[in-house]
Amino acid sequence: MKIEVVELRRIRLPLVTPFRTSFGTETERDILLVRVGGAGSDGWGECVAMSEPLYSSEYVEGAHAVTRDHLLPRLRSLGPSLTPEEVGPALSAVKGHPMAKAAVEMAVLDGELSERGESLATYLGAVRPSVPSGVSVGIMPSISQLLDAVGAYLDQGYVRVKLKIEPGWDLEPVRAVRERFGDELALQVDANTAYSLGDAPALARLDPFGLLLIEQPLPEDDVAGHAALARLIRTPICLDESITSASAAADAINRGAASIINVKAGRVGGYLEAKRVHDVCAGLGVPVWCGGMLETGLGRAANVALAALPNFTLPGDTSASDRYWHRDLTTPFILKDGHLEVPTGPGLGVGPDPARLAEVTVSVEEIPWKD
Ligand code: SMG
Ligand code: MG
Repeated sequence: MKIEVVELRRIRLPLVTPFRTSFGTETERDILLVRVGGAGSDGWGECVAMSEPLYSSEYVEGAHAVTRDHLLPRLRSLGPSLTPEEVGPALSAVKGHPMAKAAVEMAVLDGELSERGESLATYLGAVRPSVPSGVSVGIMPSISQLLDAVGAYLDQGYVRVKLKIEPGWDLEPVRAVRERFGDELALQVDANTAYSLGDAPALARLDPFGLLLIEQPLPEDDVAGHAALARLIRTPICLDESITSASAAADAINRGAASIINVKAGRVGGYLEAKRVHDVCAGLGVPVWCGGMLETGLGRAANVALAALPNFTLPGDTSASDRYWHRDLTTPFILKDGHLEVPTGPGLGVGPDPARLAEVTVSVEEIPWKD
């Protein structure tokens, strides 16, 4: 596409309910959006970095600065016309900052595909018209509140439940959910790095509950620890934070540290690398599922397209808009029979509603693109 202007916009969206994980509580999202304006169409990118560097080292203020000061100047040096495939290589000299890079690439992908009239799902190689939806349930003040929340999500049709866990909130919530909702419920847990290898005996106590997987029990740089833990517990280990690229995925799998992979485009630097993670895992016979970062409809549209690829054989954290927002930025994603439809329109297939966008905008910065 031919870029004429780039805009960095910050929006603030309150969550319908606080979301507590082992690393903190989110009550609203402060989100960086990237818009690339072309002659024909706009492209939108959503940066998934949180307000604080607690999930990973990135945070929204840092992502904003690195995008403005280091990523966009490199992109501009390619000239006004560029393809989505050129974005990653142009930004690769900048170490780290995958969420910022992913947002820039997503905007160019949306812009280019919108011009071409091709959907992101088709471009990535989607094979399904809709994807099954799981829901990620935060750490709650009490077991009874947890059971109410899980029950309400199951009534809405979610096909899989993920419980956030931490030391002191693991065995009891898992046992309570199993007892209330039965052995048939597809149930998994996510520790967001809250344990150490010494906790293996405690984690082994989850074995009898038939969990689909335990996600990221140990710190992100501890691949060897996850491989050791995999020999001590029966629940399959899935890695999230540790998987920063397709080669990191292959390495973790080959070392026996993971038998399932959570794919998040923001964590690996973009949707093109996310597809490569999918491909590498497929080649190694390892199933993947699509993670979530409390995205608006923009990021959700891209995630749902990604989740429609063939090796996404487990339900993802791709919940409906109303699990997060009173009013989404886009046409809402609605749960139908436990599934979200994959958008078929050009690019992301959705765009921000102008009135809603204006309502939630906190700042807009226009980046000059011509010399
Ligand atoms: O988007 O539904 C969602 C959130 C899914 O649990 C979720 N994400 O570690 O997988 C994860 C977390 C990271 C974000 S927590 C603020
Ligand atoms: Mg996770």
